[in-house]
Amino acid sequence: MSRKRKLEDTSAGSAKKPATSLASWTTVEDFNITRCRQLNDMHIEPFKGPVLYWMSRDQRVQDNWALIFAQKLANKVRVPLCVCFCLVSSFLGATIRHYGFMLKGLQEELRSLQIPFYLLCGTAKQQIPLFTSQHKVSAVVCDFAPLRVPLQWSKDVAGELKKQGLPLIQVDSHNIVPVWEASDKQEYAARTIRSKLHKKLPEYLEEFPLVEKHLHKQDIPPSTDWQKAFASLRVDKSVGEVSWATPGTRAGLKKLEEFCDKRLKQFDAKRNDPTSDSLSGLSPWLHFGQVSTQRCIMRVSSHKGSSVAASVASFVEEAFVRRELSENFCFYNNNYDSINGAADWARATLQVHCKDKRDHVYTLEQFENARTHDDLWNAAQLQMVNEGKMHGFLRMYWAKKILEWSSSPQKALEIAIYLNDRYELDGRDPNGYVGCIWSICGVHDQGWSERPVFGKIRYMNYAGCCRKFDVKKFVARYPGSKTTKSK
Ligand code: FAD
Ligand code: FO1
Repeated sequence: MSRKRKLEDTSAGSAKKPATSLASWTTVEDFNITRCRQLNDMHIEPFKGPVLYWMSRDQRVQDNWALIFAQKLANKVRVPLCVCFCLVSSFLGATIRHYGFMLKGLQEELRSLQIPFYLLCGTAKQQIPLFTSQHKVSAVVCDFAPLRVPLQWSKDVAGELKKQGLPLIQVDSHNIVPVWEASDKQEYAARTIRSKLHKKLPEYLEEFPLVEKHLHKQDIPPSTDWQKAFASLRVDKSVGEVSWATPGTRAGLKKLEEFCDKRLKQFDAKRNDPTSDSLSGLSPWLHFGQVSTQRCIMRVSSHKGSSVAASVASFVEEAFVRRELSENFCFYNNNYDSINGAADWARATLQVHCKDKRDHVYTLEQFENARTHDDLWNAAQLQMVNEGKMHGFLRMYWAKKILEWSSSPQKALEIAIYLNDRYELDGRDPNGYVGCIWSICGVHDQGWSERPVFGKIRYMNYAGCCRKFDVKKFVARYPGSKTTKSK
């Protein structure tokens, strides 16, 4: 049963008084309002100033439920619509590799839709209240990320807007099934969330309405000083931008089409082979919200026929089930990036083995410079450092070896997250924190036969990789990875 609600007749001059109750935003026409949650208890006053979409995670125009909702709300109360992005000078260790990709992606136009875009330099807590009072904003819509920092940002802004009597409505525009609709608790594993997600999929996998030219004109010209934005950054410039990935929605959608045309058919069979080019390659555009995962799922699922069926199912499992499981974990477990976030059995087994003899112990500096005894591990590290994207299969091996070669599991998780967020273009993402804590602390995994250092945490080794793919061929691509071990 769809929970869409029909438009209440609040058109100007209608007999009924325009809706000003809290409920008014929940009766926006033809929109599944379970995608939304209100972050303070303020009402919206129709016919006042513009509706503001505070863009953060979902940095795109079309296929963006938050912007779609904001435009519907603005049309309902007959006011202009504008978009802002608050640029913070540093974010969880992001470097110029990340900010460059993000800012270039953000420059894709909104002007053609008569929706002014404002790039604000500073935190949302400072900038949003200034903007809303300056532009007499009547309501603010924001998107959603289940991480500590963005959750704090939206909480701070909700409080500031309450002082101005303005509502803040949050829309989960990143997930197909909104996190709060998929499950009301931390799920144990993919097998416990999979059926919940698939059951709700038909309700949420609906075609996106277009964001259209906005009728109610905003009379203040947009202001986006990109030079000033870049100058405001306080980021490490030693991790260079990548050349293989062109930022922006257009390039991301092109990547999606190329995946469907050239790699989808071998995705299932080859996605665990780092020597074959069979992954979608989409994670940087998905991480920055320049492309909607829902759009990818719809495009991939439109490919029918036995030759791609296994790959379509496999892509849906990864991009829908595994990804939304990561969102669920980070939303419900505030310790998503620490050993305390692991299950009791995992913490216990790692504790029992934390004093086991390590054959090798490396420092962060040795890991970062790919100076271990293992040529495959070094090659994976160099792929990440040089290209900003390590192959998905190798990420598991890479993180598990950090557990094996670090002085403690806590240290291992710290090192894995630090390197992942510093070099992966798709870093600082729920997928990354869960990828690291899955590998090192068995989150969403079961216990395996006990062994030194790992305890019951799933083990992976070099010989296992050799059985799966041509390790020598992969290592040869990264000459710096050679060690005495390399034959
Ligand atoms: P494809 O295999 O083409 O998958 C398509 C999409 O499905 C991905 O973009 C991603 O959104 C999703 N997906 C695929 N595999 C997973 C997975 N295991 N868990 C959750 N979602 C998945 N992913 C990130 O987005 N950012 C990270 O920082 C990150 N760090 C990781 C660290 C470790 C230690 C591990 C084990 C995994 C990590 N992953 C991370 C998950 C996964 O490896 C990447 O999403 C994937 O390799 C991205 O490349 P792709 O888009 O070409 O993947
Ligand atoms: N979100 C913002 O609203 N403002 C920023 O300046 C910003 C910088 C940034 C840099 C790297 C990065 O990976 C993400 C960044 N984000 C920023 C956060 C992003 O919008 C998402 O909220 C998080 O990445 C969670 O997925």
